[in-house]
Amino acid sequence: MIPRVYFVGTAGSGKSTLVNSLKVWMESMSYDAITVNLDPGAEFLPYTPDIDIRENVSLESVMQNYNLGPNGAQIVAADLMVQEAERIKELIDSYDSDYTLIDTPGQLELFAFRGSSTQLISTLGEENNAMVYLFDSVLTKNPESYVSSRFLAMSVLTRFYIPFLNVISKSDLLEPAEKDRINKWDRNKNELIADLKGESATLNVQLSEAIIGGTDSLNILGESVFTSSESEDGMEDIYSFLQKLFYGSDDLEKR
Ligand SMILES: Nc1nc2c(ncn2[C@@H]2O[C@H](COP(=O)(O)OP(=O)(O)OP(=O)(O)O)[C@@H](O)[C@H]2O)c(=O)[nH]1
Ligand SMILES: [Mg+2]
Repeated sequence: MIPRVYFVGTAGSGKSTLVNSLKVWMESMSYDAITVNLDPGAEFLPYTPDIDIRENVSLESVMQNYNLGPNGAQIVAADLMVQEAERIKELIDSYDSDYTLIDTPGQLELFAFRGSSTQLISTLGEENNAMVYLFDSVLTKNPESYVSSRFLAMSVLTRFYIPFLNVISKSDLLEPAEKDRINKWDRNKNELIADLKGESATLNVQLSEAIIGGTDSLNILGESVFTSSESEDGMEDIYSFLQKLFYGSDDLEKR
């Protein structure tokens, strides 16, 4: 079954842009992928999806048909998408591509915490899935926001039994020293706790330390790949992660 890669992250973290950048990079390398938009509320997409949920479920039509505001409509749309899952699966299966890149809705909590998305993923296929989890660089560069972002990611990842890759998006907005600090925190939780203690004005450092200590040995999150739509940074890293996962080798040529 053709691997499916879900791009998940907080609103505006760069999911749609990364789907586009990876697809463009793959095309330039003559690797093959199709794109699927599962965001019924997307008003603009930087790519033209091969398969688009908005053809059957769009936020605008749900708001009109059900007399709802945007948030209520997102919830109804998430549930309506499940009814579309079989059709989307058939469409995906009708392509003969190496990868399926799947863009997910901006409202992370809707995608992550409602049963509808697990149902959707399960209908599209239980096997050969991967998740690219995006951390917005702006929400990662100081120790407080790094910790909050990581806790949110952990909570999302407990919902899915899918291999994942951490991506720090928009890395062109980070100074080299900021990247080094993020790398340092990824590798050494004691350094993270020390920086938290030194710099955090608002976070409950004691609680954070307890959670970090309790989860460190599980190695839930680990290191990150930096990506940028301004350059091709990170595209090869994502691709070789996927190749290793699905084809057992980071040989870029191997299908
Ligand atoms: N500088 C910079 N900006 C980026 C990058 N990736 C995305 N952006 C910008 O971030 C904003 C949000 O990007 P999107 O790709 O729409 O993010 P998203 O996660 O799909 O957003 P939602 O689907 O609305 O949650 C846009 O203005 C993008 O141009 C990047 O690598 N570098
Ligand atoms: Mg998007």
